[in-house]
Amino acid sequence: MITLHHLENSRSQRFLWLLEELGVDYEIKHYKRDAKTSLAPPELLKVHPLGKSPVITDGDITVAESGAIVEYLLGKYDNGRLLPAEGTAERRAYTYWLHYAEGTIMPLMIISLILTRIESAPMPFFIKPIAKGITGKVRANYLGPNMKRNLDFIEATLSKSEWFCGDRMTGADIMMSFPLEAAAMRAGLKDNYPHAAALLKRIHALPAYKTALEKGGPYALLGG
Ligand SMILES: N[C@@H](CCC(=O)N[C@@H](CS)C(=O)NCC(=O)O)C(=O)O
Repeated sequence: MITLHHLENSRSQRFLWLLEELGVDYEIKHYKRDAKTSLAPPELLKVHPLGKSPVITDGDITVAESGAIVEYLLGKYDNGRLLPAEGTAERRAYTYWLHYAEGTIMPLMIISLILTRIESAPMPFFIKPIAKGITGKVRANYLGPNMKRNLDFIEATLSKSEWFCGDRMTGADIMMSFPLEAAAMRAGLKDNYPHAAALLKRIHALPAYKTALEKGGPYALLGG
């Protein structure tokens, strides 16, 4: 039996969806974020030394890191639906987007979240303009241009095909759903990136995605 160690309002949500797509038996172990810090509770450290979510256990096997979990689950339980055949252009695209999701776009989302946290943190009034000056420079010189270039790239990809790897959904779309959801909160996705917004809408309409939401309980991303 697979156990998904599921932290509320987190990247782990996409694994509820993936497990539903695969139709395998699984159970969910729920973890709550710390109310003040939003960090994961220490119980997750008993599952994996980094104490993050997602992490799954499958019998005596523990797998952490989203991309590795997708690879593990599709390698073991997919019937050729979500994992493109080896040696194909679709498989190369799948591998690319699988790594891109956590390796390139998510770090930008995290930087954005951290900057927002700094800007809204309680601090003496005379420090605030200094803090905002620094975060503003990071936004203008690094985050803004990089975010735009990446979202433009995603939009250009999705203007050529309905899904990230072509005409059908793959595990790469499940990986990319989380950064798209994060982008939808921050970047005015619907107005500026209609193809990306349309993909997100298609994803949200999928029966397995809806079941995942029902089973996982309330889901809201941390803003910023
Ligand atoms: N690259 C890792 C990131 C894992 C990660 O940072 N997860 C977040 C949830 S979105 C987490 O556990 N945050 C709580 C914490 O850092 O304490 C993955 O994709 O699995």
